[in-house]
Amino acid sequence: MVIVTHRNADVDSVAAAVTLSYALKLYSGTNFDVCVPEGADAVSRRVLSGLGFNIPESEKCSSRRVVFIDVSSPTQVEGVEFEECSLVDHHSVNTLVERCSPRIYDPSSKATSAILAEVLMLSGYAIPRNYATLLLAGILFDTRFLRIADSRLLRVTARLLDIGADLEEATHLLVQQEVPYAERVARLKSLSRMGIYVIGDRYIVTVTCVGAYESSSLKYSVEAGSDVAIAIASRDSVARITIRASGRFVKDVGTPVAAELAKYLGERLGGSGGGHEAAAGAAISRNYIRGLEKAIADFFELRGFKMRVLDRGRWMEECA
Ligand SMILES: [Mn+2]
Repeated sequence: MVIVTHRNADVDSVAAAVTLSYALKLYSGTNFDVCVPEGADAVSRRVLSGLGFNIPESEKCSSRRVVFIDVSSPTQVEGVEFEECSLVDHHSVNTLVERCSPRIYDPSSKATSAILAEVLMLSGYAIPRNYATLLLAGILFDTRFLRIADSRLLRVTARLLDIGADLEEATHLLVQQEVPYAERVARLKSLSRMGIYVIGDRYIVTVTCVGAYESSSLKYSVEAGSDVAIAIASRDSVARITIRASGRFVKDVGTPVAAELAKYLGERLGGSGGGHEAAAGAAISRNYIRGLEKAIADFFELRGFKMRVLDRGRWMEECA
């Protein structure tokens, strides 16, 4: 059995996977490998090595039986072959969950690392300090340093601190010291190509095309004023779509809008998608990029918002 994270795994995903592997080994005496399709992201690698953990491998994720950790859709584990699956996840839209059993699926939890910590504590496991710090880092990452929190999350966070999790070290490892040149170029390109649309009379939707660093670019798009920010990265025949929604917009519409949009675009444009209320992703067939603007307009029209163009930008030329 192999423990598999989502593609390009973030800190929440690797922290939960590495800790589950440790707990299962303690329980059964056998090894459970962790596999990260396409490798762990840069922050995850820094956190893992900073806390003395090995970086999990990224090849051979296929196995007769797999445990998916923090995975919300089949697209996120494309290429992983399996016969049976289990799953631990918290995404508000999950298109994989029905296929996996047993599963621990709790969309009200703020992080998969928090679910793992709760389950291990309830089962009476003593979580070693370095694993407690790792889970804390996973929680801090997914909640943007506890900005998205409820009393349940604060309770499990407090218990991790009680057993020795090091808040200062986790924070230090998570905070990016220096932004690499390529990432700064990607952010600026994404802004220069951006298309700007209005839905209803006051919400702004932006669409851009970037080769990499989608999350980083979208962060600035939302800070600059997007209510819904969409980035497209074309790779061969597939286009990856990453979506962020502002807190204000999520609150106003009252549904997991980023996840719903990702799912809608995925299904309509030859792929699949899913995610959280404010952060989601989809993969579509690249041939359908020219239909994207219409698909976005239709999605919002179904929710009562008419979409109009303020400035088309250059995203379509760059990505199609
Ligand atoms: Mn997560």
